[in-house]
Amino acid sequence: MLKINNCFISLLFFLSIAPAIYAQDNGSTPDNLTGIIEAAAPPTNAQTGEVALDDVIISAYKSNITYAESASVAVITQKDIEKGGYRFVSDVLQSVSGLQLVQSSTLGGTASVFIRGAKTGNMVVLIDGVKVNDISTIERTFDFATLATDSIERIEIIKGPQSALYGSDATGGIINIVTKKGKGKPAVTLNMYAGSYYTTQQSANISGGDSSLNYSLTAGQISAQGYSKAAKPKNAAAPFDDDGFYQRYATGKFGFTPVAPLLIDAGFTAKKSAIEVDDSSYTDDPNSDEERTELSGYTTIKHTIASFWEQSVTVNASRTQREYYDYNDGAWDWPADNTYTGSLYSAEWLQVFSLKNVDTLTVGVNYEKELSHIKDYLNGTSINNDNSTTGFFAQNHINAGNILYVTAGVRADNNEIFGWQQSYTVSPAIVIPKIKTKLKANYGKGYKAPSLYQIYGDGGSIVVENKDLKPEENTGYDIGIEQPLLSIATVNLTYFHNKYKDMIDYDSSSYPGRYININRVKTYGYESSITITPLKALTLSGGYTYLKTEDETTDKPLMRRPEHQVYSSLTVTIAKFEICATGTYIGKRKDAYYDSTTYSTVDVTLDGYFKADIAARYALTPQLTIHAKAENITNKKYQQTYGYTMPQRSYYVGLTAMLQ
Ligand SMILES: [Ca+2]
Ligand SMILES: [Ca+2]
Repeated sequence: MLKINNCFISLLFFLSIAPAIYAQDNGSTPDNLTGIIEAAAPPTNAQTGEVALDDVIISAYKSNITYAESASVAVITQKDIEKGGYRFVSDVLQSVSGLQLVQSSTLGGTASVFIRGAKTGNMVVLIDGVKVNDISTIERTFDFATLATDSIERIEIIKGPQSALYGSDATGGIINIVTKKGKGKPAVTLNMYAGSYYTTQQSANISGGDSSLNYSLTAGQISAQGYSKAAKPKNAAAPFDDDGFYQRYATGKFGFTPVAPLLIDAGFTAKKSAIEVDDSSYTDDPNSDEERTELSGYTTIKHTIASFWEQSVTVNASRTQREYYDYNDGAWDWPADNTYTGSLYSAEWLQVFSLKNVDTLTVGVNYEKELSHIKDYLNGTSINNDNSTTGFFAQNHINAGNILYVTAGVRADNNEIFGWQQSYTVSPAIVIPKIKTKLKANYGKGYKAPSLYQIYGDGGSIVVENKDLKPEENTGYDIGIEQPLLSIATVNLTYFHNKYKDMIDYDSSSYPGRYININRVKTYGYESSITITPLKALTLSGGYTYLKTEDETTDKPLMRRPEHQVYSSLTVTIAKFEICATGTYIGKRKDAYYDSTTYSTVDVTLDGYFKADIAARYALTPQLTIHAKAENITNKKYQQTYGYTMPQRSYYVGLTAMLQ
């Protein structure tokens, strides 16, 4: 702690003398007044308007660090989403090496993502920099099930411990979803599709922008009659009830310059979903429903003080409310009427000092307040809890001659309940000139504070409080190589290793149970990917992830983590026609279910499976594109969660029209 204190004192000292430096450098020209992040905006391809991946600024780093300068980042672009015909973010994340996706079902069924086998709560999920993890859940997880892709510009994934920048929860990594920013002449884009399970989606986007003002506003709805989320056992007499999904959503992003050195950015997302659910594995329920409202918003004021210095103040808020209704329809059906509301408010003050793209220093202070409200209308219980954290962080990024890049970060958080927590990350990368070999590594330490649910329980009916809980800790590293070959291919191979201690788990040895620090978990393996473009019209890509997980307390692997996972895709582009075929193999993995007749948890092994999809697009005119997709074309019957259904062979067709 002492060393960190010294570090922060030095930073505070630097901040205190900074205005003097500013006073000497007040001759800044209008050219750099839009801010260093804007000034470093990457060049675009004049024909396609696309940004080369190497030049994409990874905004999750909070400064102007590009993909080429980073060590352990994956980016999914809007083009990747469009060519694969992905309708939900959960579908596209499975294409990233090192990420595991587990859904109970599609159409609103819980979709959990594991980064390199870490628990789904060991991850910070951001939408345009706003943390959207659901505070009222057991592990502050984020459910990707309800996030449509049509307003998304790119998804940034930083793997490995990232608590140095984002504090608690970022132990496995972070996922930042960046929504579309308006540019160019005002345009209206209409999007619609229809397909299997009586699925329809309609959305409209209006966007535009220049150097002083930009805006993008999307609104839409999705509706599906669906299929039964619970799988039907062979001996079940009656058919299982279909579980529908209905969602309305809106997102907006705005930026404007009221006076020359200021830039104001603001944005929001709002979703309201009605999800029909089932009771448990192989157990149907005709009248069990969830209503979920998810909101997030931010406002950032950036102030360019000098060509090398920018400061910003951001205020964020996010809120997830889940309401569950279940009416009694049989001896084993427990009625329910519960509401879970999680809210997160934060404010951040950031200073970015950038020295001619050679050195970028980012320092900041962040205050975060989390609130959880759980109400059980049938039991008449209602609990409210909150916690707050003040974090101080600094990150320095060096680019030495486009050969050596080092990003190093340190953070100290003062948590209202758990006191001071420290985190750090160091990520070096070396690009060897001529052969362009990129050697990269990442080492870090992070922590995850217990959730309000784990500390205070649910009011006492199933979980009682445990105020002796302490934060989980982890250390992790990865080391990898990226190699372009003959300018037609890129290969990537990374070894990773993470250790988690004091992991929190439910202790059911007494009733009601409680959460305790018990587990030590290790996850390690390697992730590899290759992209080959032998012809301009043809792209082949593939990825393989080998993952070992070990609960060192029980010597068992973690549930639902496949040891082997393969992704492959082939894209052919001929003039205005593009076709993309993808194949995903998920190896066998452990699962478990609760047997309500014996009151015990039963271990099972889920079979491996291969799923193939084909998506195609054709530009009828520059303004009108028709797209179609066939999913699960071999009609493979498979489960990602024991006793729950995944879609059979299904078809979708849609249109995108742009009016300008
Ligand atoms: Ca059902
Ligand atoms: Ca029911």
